[in-house]
Amino acid sequence: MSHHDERTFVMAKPDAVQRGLVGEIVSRLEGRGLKLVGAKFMQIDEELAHEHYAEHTDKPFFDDLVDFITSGPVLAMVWQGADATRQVRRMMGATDPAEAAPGTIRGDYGLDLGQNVIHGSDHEDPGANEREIELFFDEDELVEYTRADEPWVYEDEDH
Ligand code: D4T
Repeated sequence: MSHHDERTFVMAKPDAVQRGLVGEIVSRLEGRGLKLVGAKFMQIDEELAHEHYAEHTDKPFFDDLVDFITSGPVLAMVWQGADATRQVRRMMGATDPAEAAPGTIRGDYGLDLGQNVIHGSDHEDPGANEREIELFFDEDELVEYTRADEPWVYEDEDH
């Protein structure tokens, strides 16, 4: 694996789907030079929601969180690229859209903590990216390919 091959899990949440923001989210990540290697349009069931948000089980907002994430379809995705996990988090902005900087996805498209448009693996939680990818995808659902513009995104790849 080269340093360009870090993978991260990203989800356009039910509010993003209902508000027609899926294309915008994909477009921003795509335009940055990150590579889409997996995608699944799906409805999250109660069990998967509990697994995905296991770290929040004891929080007061847990039930609302599960209700929200299971309330409609989501687009689950895997994106690959240099420093992908941290870079996606930077592009998402702060967890609370009211505090997220303008120019970030949450800062441009959200106003409410409970409906914050996008999820991305936490780069400060080692292994969270691969753990979440595994929860949502089988390895054979992820695609390996070279994007034509990679030499123009990474200076150490030959033109
Ligand atoms: P996710 O996991 O949805 O990408 O969000 P973050 O990684 O940025 O933030 P998080 O895990 O701390 O929170 C998960 C999820 O819970 C909602 N939430 C959070 C909420 O409804 N009330 C709260 O007080 C907090 C802290 C928002 C995101």
